Amino acid sequence: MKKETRVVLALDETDGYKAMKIVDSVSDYIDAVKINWPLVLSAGPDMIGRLAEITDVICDFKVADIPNTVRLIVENCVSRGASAIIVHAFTGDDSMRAAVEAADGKADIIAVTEMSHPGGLMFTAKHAEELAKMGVENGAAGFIAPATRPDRISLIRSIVGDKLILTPGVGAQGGSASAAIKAGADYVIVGRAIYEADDPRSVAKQICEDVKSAL
Ligand code: NUP
Repeated sequence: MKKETRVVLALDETDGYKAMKIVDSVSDYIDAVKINWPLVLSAGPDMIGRLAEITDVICDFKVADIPNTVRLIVENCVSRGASAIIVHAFTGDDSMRAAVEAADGKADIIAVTEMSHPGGLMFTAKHAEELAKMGVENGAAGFIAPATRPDRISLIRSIVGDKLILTPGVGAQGGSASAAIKAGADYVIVGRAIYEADDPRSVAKQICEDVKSAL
């Protein structure tokens, strides 16, 4: 994945036609698109391949399953052209290893540590350090940490060293791009603030400028 603007678009727009239009309009302001169930369930898994022709695609399926099922999902994402797949870490080290092995060096496995929404404090926050450590030990290339709590990004950074950190929660969830980058994030993940905007391109530009101000 390139690292230029450090902005990843969370494309949860459920209309496939509109989703493609948004990506076209902001493509020079983003390093990748993150695709999640809302778009895949409404527009179909072929969206992965269509988007991969334009930019890097991160499949945010938060895979949380036994190793064999994890393997089947990751292999499918890789064969469709995904550059990275987001998996949950709480399923344990065997599932994490299955994800990394299935990606076979063709895609990055990104592990969720602490989730960005308020409910993320209930369980994930309490185990974020262990989840990050286990991910590092089992070959995860990157980690999800909350832009809504920059201090937690710094904490995860202290555990994962030079692995990637991607931070959702900028914009609609209240987090700031510059604060996340200052805290140690490699990328900010931004969804609604861009795809629901009247002018997605101008919002994407503003976020890029905010990121730059922190570098
Ligand atoms: O902890 C997480 N928080 C989060 O928001 C882990 C995630 N993967 N996400 C995803 O990031 C979420 O599912 C959505 O696709 C995106 C944030 O979107 P928005 O709040 O910027 O609209």
